[in-house]
Amino acid sequence: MNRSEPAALDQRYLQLLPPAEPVQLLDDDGVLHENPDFPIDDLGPDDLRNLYRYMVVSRRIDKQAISLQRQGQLGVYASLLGQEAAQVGGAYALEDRDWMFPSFREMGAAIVRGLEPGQLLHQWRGTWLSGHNPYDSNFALMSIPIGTQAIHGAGYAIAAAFDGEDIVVMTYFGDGATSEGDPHEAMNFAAVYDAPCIFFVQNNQYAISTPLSEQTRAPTIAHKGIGYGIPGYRVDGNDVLATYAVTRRAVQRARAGEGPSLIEAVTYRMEAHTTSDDPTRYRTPEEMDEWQRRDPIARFGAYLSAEGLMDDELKDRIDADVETLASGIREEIYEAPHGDPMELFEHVYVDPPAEFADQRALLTRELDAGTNGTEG
Ligand SMILES: Cc1ncc(C[n+]2csc(CCOP(=O)(O)OP(=O)(O)O)c2C)c(N)n1
Repeated sequence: MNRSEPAALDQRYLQLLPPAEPVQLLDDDGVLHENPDFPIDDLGPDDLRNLYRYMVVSRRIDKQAISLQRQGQLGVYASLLGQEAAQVGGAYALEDRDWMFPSFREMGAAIVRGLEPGQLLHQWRGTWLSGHNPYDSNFALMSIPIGTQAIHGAGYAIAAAFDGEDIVVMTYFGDGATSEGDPHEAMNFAAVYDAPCIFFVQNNQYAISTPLSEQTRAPTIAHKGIGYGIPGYRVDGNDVLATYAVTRRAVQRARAGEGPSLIEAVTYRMEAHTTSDDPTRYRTPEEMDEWQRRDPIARFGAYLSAEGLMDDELKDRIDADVETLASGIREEIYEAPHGDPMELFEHVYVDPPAEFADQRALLTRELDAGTNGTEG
């Protein structure tokens, strides 16, 4: 193909652009409308029940984490409430050998990957080394700086391709992170190297209090892919089946050597940004109600029940198992030692800069005074 011919260029643009409407397979009432471009025929009944269970586990552990933070057991916590389908559907499309480079909100993806939820909460407690070894699970440590993990993911994918390893790398970030430099560099570099990397953006409508309308002038986040020459997909992130099918498509492209993809999962964060935030200052009850109607778990549960894949007995059993899991986590966190806050200053610099002494003195004074500032 001559890429400079206008007709060929037009064709190329069109292949990269997302359709106006996000891909949706389950409507808001949980009725399935299959789409031949995004099949789900590889999902059997057990897979469907697994997807449901993972979402319910994610939600329950999320609630548990918020309570533990309120009790002072965690320093701060970033909720995924409302984003369960985006996280679970996307992660389910990966194989165990694939790598994930998360931001700080991806507990649902981590649960699909098989990490112990209790382990994940240690990071929010401030435990050093964050509670899990990434090489045991191919799930990198959660990144608090916005967008840096996109670079780590792209680099890992490029290196893996050089080494002839058959793996796909998925890196997660939010709508706000798309305004940072790191994801841009990562997408450009990954595209140039045809790296097997998926950039999975959960557009949950806000970067703390900044709404999407103030974040970008691009028509959608998925449209940004064209600037790097990578396809942008837009998917209803509250629809676990659509999220799975779209991600699977991106995984197949990556495995076939066709390079990276950008996925925008359109969703909504139902909770505060972190436990330090007050969302009533920047969003309305009407908006919350509107998204409540698109609840990802209720929608998928309605589908499973209508298809005869889940009855009340199974639903109750899942709920009971999840309660047992949550109480196990409570015990684990209650019993975990609290780290020494002064460790913040250890293992960072060989020759600590002068400001360290001031900061150390400030923290010592705060601890002596009994304050515990935990801004997110
Ligand atoms: C490099 C950097 N800049 C600023 C912050 C402060 N900060 C924490 S979360 C956040 C907004 C992130 O929004 P988004 O990328 O949409 O992700 P979401 O929180 O919605 O999941 C900001 C600016 C940070 N952690 N790192």
